Amino acid sequence: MKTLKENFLWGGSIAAHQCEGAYQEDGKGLAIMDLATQGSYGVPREFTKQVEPGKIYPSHEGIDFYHRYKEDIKLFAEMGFNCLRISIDWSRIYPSGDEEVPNQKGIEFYQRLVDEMLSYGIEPMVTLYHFEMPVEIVRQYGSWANRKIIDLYLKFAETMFKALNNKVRYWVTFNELNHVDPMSKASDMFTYLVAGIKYSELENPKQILANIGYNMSLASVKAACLARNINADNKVGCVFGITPFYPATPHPDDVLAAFKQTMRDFYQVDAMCFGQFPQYKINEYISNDININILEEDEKFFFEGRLDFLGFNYYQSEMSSTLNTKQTSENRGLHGGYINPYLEVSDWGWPIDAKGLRYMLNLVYRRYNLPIIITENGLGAADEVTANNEIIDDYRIKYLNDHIRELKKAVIEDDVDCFGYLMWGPIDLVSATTGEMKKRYGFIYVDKQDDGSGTLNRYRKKSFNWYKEVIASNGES
Ligand code: BGP
Repeated sequence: MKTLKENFLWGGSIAAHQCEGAYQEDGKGLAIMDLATQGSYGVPREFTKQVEPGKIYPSHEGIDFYHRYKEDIKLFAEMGFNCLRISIDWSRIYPSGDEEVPNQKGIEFYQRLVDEMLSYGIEPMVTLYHFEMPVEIVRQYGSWANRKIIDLYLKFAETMFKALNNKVRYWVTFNELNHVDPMSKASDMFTYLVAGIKYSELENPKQILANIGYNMSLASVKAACLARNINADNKVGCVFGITPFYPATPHPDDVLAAFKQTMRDFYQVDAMCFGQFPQYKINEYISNDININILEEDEKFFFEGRLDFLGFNYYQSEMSSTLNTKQTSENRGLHGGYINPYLEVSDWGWPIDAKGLRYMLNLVYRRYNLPIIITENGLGAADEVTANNEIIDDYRIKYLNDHIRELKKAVIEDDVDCFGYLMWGPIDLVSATTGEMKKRYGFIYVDKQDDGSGTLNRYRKKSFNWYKEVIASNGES
């Protein structure tokens, strides 16, 4: 009977700005998320222009991973991880983004971190850009809408490819760059996370988002060429945040709307996998008076920089409706669709849909025929600690178990080539969308509260041992 591959990658994903802290240490510059304050339940985050006293900026301390990474990697190793996805904070390497020489201390931190992982046999997967751009790049160059950023990014990428050469095989060019589609209304939150700018402040948002989307896609394929020139063994992927949209009714208008909304997230995947920037997107821009600056030389990079693998982050599904007048803003999902009444939702209102994972694995694999790794999946919940410092997170176990079961069905019954499962937030982290600590994903509890109090001590939750068994049995238990 078919099972998961013997060398299936099991582990988790974390991101620098959500865990490291030490935001001014060892020469680090300010990154865009260092200017994001804490929001609280249901309240959008605030993005300030500079650090203001008296406000809480969760990335400034994170969970102090910068100083405690050895303890944390040891706990991941205890669970049996053979892979961990980390990200590099660009502002540790080039504090303003455009220095001539990189900051050696920043490089050394990531070398130590990767060495620590390797000493336990944990394969590093490194994301070059997970919402961590030097603030100065936004101030001086106006972010990704400016083509000049591509060269700054490539310089940073080259520095890291060389600094971690022969140690890191799996590189990810970007995390979730797909959340800023020019043809649909983006939120301030997503444009800030992806590019450090606020949608509501843009004069010509469609044009700017189109430039951003094109420049980031081009940067990704150029980085892929560079990585393989430096070391032919490098495998380059990109991570997309993927959300299936289901039709709210069988009415053909809803079916079509659902298809379009689902595929909206794919034009950059097409650009990085099919060897050219998609003509349908260029045509769409032309008919909307959007003009993107395509140079002749770009063509070669789109062809040569095609991805080796695809990573996707999966949390939830939503619905599309063109007719249903009962849909109100209250049942709106994070990605602009509606909440499916057949699904339960998390404490933060994210619909829980394990079958959607199988659906998307099939769709993505059949469209691109590339190996896929699930780079994020998990349940954000407000965990309670008992008097004995125990955290009984059966709801998390159920969520992950249901999703892993659907992943296995996709591999075993549907023949999808999925080579790994990295759950999101194996240790509690600062939430990207709200800045809260209360929204926890981890197998490891971190004693840190939203008012900044807490010992930062780590505790194993019930799910810690559960995941250990999942890994030990290669997903059979
Ligand atoms: C993804 C991001 C992660 C992560 C996750 C969960 O989109 O790539 O950085 O944070 O969402 O979101 P949150 O932390 O807001 O619950």
